[in-house]
Amino acid sequence: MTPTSIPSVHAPAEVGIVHLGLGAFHRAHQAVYLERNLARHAGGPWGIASANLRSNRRLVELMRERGQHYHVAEYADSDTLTLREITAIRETYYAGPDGEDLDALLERMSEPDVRIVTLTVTEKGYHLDPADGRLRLDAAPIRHDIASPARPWTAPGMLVEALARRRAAGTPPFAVLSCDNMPDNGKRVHRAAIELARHRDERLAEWIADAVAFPCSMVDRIVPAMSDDAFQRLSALGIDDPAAVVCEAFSQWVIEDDFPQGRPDWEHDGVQMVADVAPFETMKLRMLNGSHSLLAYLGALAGIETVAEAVERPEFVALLRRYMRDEAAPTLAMPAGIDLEAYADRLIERFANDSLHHRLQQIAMDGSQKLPQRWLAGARKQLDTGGEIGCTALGVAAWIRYTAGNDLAGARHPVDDPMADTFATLHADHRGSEALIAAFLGLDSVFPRDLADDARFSAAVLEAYRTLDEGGVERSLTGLDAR
Ligand code: CS2
Repeated sequence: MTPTSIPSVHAPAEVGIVHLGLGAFHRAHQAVYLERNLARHAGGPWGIASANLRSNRRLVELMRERGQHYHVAEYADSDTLTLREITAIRETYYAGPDGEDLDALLERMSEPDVRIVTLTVTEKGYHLDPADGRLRLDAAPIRHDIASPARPWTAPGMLVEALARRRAAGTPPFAVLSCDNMPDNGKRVHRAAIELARHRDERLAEWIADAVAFPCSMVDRIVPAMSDDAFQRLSALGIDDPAAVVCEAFSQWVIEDDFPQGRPDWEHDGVQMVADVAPFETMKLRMLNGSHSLLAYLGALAGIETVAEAVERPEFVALLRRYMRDEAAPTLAMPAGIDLEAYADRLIERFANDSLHHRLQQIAMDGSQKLPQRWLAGARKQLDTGGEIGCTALGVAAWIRYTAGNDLAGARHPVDDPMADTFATLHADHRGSEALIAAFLGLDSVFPRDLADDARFSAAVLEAYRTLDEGGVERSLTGLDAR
């Protein structure tokens, strides 16, 4: 295969954006759009300073050693690869509990030239209750940030401290743009920042409420965690880059247009600037991410390793089609011109991309943080209108079974979730399916009370759990057809 190579123009640029969360997704998504912007303008005011907050100091070191250059390998399919060299990230920092760059980062965030702070810190990085979106005042890192606001560990803590410094200096605030997979992500960060600010200064909280813009956004690109195999495949093409990222060719970014201090002219770089992101965000969460999570838990229980391997099996494709058509699409109210059937077809094609090696275990992570927006809000709507919930109930049952830490053949897998200890206790304490399902549905930070108390919902989850336990994944999937 001969890849198409797109070198960077190496344009000079000022830092106008600070980003929290230098993970693979940020490097393969936002940084690529900004690279395009810098290339079009031969530079400009929108270079990025990017920070890791909790993990991967090594990546920050690698980026620095390499002069902040790296590659993004975009696979359209196994024969079509575009290799981009990215230089949009101009500075990197390692902050957080054991980070040495916190002061430098906060200083950067306080500079007038920085007009936007973007975030990809994953759902759990906001320390919000997954079910109701409130700041978790019981979370140890948030308690730390309340006690020591000038030395914050968390993303909300850093936003509040930097905004406090700007207010004290008379510098206009930056806009805060969350790029995480949460519904109303801007509104959620807004609430987190204000709740946290209230603990130090009511006037600061009011100023944040009045003066700071928190536009919502929808981000989409499949970016698997890098693996040895992915590095080797790049190496075979002559790219020996330890900071490289592999992703699909598809990419989408929809942003609510609310940037009082200015923004890049993103609309010329393929970004959709809209007045209301909510329909796009909900569509993506329920259709794409909801399907991903179905594959993750059911596929992992059946011993399947990757997304592409799962969708090689017709019964999994049938499950996704049925889920999207009968359970997700009916809950969506899309603007004219959005064809949900075509969107579903495109998703199945994207999932079948076998160059990505997107591991189901990666998607299965942090289910407690993901389920409410991917499945549960849609299920609530379906129950209200008497719609189908069979695939969703099967997904919830598979998730519960998955959190036991082994698949249906008994092979162990790690359960990577902030609530993993709670899950282990529930499995140890409740042997019978009825008691176990009731105990899981009683987790009110995951299941809203009115959903857990819905007799149709709990009965469907229990039945799906029993079928899964007794008949395995295959019987569960054929059972859906029979209904
Ligand atoms: C995935 C997402 O890991 C997961 O939970 O569902 O990261 C997914 O790949 C992205 O949202 C695609 O845009």
